[in-house]
Amino acid sequence: MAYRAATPIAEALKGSGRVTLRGWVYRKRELRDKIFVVLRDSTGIIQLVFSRGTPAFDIAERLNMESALVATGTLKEEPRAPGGKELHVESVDWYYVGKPYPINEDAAQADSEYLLDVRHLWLRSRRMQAVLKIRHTVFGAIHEWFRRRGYYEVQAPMFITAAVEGGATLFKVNYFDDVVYLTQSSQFYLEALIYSLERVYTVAPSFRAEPSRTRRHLTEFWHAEAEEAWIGLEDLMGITEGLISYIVERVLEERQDELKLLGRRTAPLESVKPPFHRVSYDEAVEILKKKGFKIEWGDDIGADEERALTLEFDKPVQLFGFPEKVKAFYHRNDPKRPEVTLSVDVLAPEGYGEVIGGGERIYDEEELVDKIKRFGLNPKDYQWYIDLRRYGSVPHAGFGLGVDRVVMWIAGLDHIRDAVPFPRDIRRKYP
Ligand code: NSS
Repeated sequence: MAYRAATPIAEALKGSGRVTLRGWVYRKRELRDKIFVVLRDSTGIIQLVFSRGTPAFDIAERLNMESALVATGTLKEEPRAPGGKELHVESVDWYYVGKPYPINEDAAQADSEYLLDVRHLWLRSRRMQAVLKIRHTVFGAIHEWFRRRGYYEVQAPMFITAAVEGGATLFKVNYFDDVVYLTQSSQFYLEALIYSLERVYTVAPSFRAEPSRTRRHLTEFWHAEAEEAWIGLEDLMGITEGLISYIVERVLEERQDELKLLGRRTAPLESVKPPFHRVSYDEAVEILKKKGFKIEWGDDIGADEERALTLEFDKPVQLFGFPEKVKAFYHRNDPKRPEVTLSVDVLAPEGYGEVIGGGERIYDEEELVDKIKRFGLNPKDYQWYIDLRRYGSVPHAGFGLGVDRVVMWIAGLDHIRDAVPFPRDIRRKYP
């Protein structure tokens, strides 16, 4: 069949002569004796020219936007056409006439709720195509980076029985006669796995019943998490900056066209190289006070504060040493300064803010049980996690990277929803 042997548009634009192309109608313009169709496939766009009086013209007349076709013709130079070439169509070998398309891409940006309702179709837009390709490169880069450094990829369960990141954002699920939760983080399972494999990572969904709609929260997000035995906070900061720099480097290598299509300035991305700025929580509070924020030592650093902080620096910031009470119970306290944890958040520049959270874990059994109690939690809920500390426990550290947030930042998007093909938030579970 003709549609099995076609040339990708990007390749056709580099060639000449007779070719068969296949794709979807991206734009259509009718003149008196010619129809110009811009054809789109996953690789690019090209102009097709249909001449009146041919059977192909009669078919082209009937095609709506996003109708599909396979066409054969001859490539000609045409400086005014996108890509500098057009295809003079001789035959339409196959086609599917679509109904009038419900999205007008030129006017589309105006009502984003509508575009979310028709997300299953909006994915065909060149904008979403570009974002999805960047996302593909980001996921690939994460796997490449970990695997090259000898981390084993592992998988953790999505059904869990106790909170990792606080009870307030747990999703409950009926589980036969019982109730379980959707995982907020694979961390505890990775901690178990380091005793077998020493360095492990996973890329998986995490779920949080986030009650508010913000630019950077989803209820289902993709989480790249790693855990490593025998390392501390300082080593961890070397790992996080290495990973983030590599992701950015790969996108810059592979996705220049997509960044350009999205209007993303690449200069700020080019400076994302180790070492990142290291700013202690104490210093951050002082900087924020000077900038007029009402913040006291001990307060959490919210989205607005993060934004202000990142604008002070030209690279990502490793914000470390948070007070005990603003970080989850599993964080190890600094033996030299017990009110502070050996924790780090990595903030993406240009106002984007937190993309990574991590730190050293408590590895001593008594210290862990004490802290669980101090946090008002029940040690019974964390039995197997505590059990890990009973048998050859070792210092270890790890982190979680929000992949959708990283895509949002690198692609220069205003909203995390646009970094994901089918976003989920408090108001949206369709399509
Ligand atoms: O809550 S975190 O800060 N940390 C953890 O879950 C640790 N248990 C990870 C670990 O050490 N293995 O989440 C980590 C990152 C955070 O920096 C964000 O980038 C992302 O996960 N994150 C989210 N992205 C999108 N939407 C939501 N709701 C969200 N929550 C966290």
